[in-house]
Amino acid sequence: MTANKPIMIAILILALIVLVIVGFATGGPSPEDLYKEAYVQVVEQYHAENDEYKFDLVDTDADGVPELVADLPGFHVSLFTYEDGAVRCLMDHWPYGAMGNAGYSYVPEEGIYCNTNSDMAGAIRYTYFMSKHEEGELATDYWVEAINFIDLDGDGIASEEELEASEDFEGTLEYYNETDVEMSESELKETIDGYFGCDWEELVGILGYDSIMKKLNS
Ligand SMILES: [Ca+2]
Ligand SMILES: [Ca+2]
Repeated sequence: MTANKPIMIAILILALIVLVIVGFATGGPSPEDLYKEAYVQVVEQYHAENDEYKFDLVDTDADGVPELVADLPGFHVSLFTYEDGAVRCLMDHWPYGAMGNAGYSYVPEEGIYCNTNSDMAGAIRYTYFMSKHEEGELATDYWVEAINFIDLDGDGIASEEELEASEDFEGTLEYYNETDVEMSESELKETIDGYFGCDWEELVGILGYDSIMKKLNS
């Protein structure tokens, strides 16, 4: 039986390691449980406000803690993150679905967000690229104005005649930098073209109340 002694010792050591790990894991709420508890409060609040809300957990910035989406489909969307032991609101009832606002999207794990807005049935299209800043909600870093009509009379408005005259017009793009980082025109264009080339995902809620609560309580 002495041949089994090293195996017995190995099993004992393994059992000890498992005990230590379990002990740590149950020693108090892990950071994971903390964000879940905090998000449950937010979900409860939104669901009480309107039971049409849809939710989702998405990792927009790869910090290991998912962000919470609370979306009233076609009306407005809110986004929350959990940092420094508290919920931080990144988008507070941001409207979409009307007045040419197509809604919001993000590049998973990159921490960048996008909104597009059209004016005059798409004659002018604005694209805003945003990120999380030191405090407050998401803020715009860069934006682009796409002008898709020839403004013959220069009043900034697309008239019927101008839209008709612009059918084959390719459009022009104006690039704007709202960051503190100095950039040449070509650097700015390159940066923004890089953003346009990313794989964007729609920032929308897909889970009903029961499904999100199940996820948060698991
Ligand atoms: Ca995150
Ligand atoms: Ca005009």
